[in-house]
Amino acid sequence: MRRYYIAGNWKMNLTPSEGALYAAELAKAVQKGKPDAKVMIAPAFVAIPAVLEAVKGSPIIVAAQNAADHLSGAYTGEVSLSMLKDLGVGTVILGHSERRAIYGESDALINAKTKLALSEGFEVILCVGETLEEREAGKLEDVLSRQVKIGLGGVSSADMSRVVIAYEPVWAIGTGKTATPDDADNAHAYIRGLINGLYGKDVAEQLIIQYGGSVKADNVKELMAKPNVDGALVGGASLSIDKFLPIIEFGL
Ligand code: G2H
Repeated sequence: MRRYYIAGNWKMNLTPSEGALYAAELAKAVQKGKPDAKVMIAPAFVAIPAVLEAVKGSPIIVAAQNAADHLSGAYTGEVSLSMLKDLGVGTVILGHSERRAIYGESDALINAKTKLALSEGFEVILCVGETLEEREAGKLEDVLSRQVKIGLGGVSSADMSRVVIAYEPVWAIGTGKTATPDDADNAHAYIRGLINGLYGKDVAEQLIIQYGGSVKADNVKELMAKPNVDGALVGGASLSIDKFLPIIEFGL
């Protein structure tokens, strides 16, 4: 039985002080509500220390939204996995479509980051998903297959216990358009099949696959009801307690 995993990707929103206030409130609510789901929030790098402090003692996981593909060195503007580890962060989101589309991250770079993060002991949320053009051209399976196979190239079966895949159709991100629960389930089933082919049945059945793209309190329940949807990576609706709490606590 896979445990639901609900993650909030704050993107470039909430300052350290705003984030800490909100995270403290969320931590209190989560402790009181005791949701069955695993709950994660991913603030901007600079807000991580304040947010970690704010959620201390609660089950909320604090993750990074990205990390460099090197542990140290002359890489101006980058943040390394060893720096994040030093703060106490153990989860990182990699390959988000905004990193791919806006900052030109390739499958090969995302693979290098994934392998480094796993070797440093991190849990990795690897994001995959097709654009509208790709979907309309009938390339959904080709795109998912390429992103999964290259993204996980060289990752061992044992390390797969620390990999989560987030399926985020690019056309549904921040647009208010959500994939139908059946669209999501079909894509997730395809991804699980790919993992079955690469790693076998046990790894495929244990893999958590989150759906991301305009998840809200009023659509989370029907998405999560699908057999291959094991959680959500939430952007816009993770930015305030009134929107996020119903998703993690009451939406399931
Ligand atoms: C997809 C998602 C979070 P939103 O990027 O990663 O964002 O829920 O705003 O579509």
